Amino acid sequence: MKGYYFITDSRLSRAGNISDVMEAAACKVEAVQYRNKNAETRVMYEEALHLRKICRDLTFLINDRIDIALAVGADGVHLGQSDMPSTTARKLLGQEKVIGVTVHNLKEAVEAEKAGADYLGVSPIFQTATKSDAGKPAGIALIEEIRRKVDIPLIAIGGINHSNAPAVIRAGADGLCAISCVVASDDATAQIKRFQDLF
Ligand code: 3NM
Repeated sequence: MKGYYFITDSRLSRAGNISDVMEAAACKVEAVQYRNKNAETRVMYEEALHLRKICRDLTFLINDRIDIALAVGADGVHLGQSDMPSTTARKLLGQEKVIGVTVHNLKEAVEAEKAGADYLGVSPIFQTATKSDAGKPAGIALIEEIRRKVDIPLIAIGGINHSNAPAVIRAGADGLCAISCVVASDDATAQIKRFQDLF
């Protein structure tokens, strides 16, 4: 996994999830993660099914919900530290599916790799208003520290913008996600392409 990684956020989006994901797919982003912490299961299922069709040629992941991932034939899931343990998710999803795990420190990173994660979300790197419980920013030093001990791809997230993204990549991130900077802009495609040009 390498490059710009897209995550939906319908609350921040100017154009809506469907339009955002169509633009992200046209940019051939590395992955699209459908993240929706508030919707009812039926709404999530239907939206995920629609997004899966838009993302037929790229890695399509579901945040947290293994049931939705299985139901819509997603390529995998992204799990936080308080979601289903990744070892259990692996049993439910099988060896072929992608499992990403959010980590906030070196210990969580080493454990997640050992437990069979395919990539790590390293977070939050900078201050972000997008996730209210994101916690204290770790800074790029956390990417460097994890990079020295972990071999699987690292996707940096949290407060990333066009000014700080180059430093994130220099610190050893294989990819990055910037949500507000992309979905709250009036030209998501242009924002995505600027990030992609850094790789
Ligand atoms: N997860 P923005 S921070 C979805 O720390 C998410 O785990 C985070 O949004 C974590 O690019 C975050 O707008 C939001 O700062 C990142």
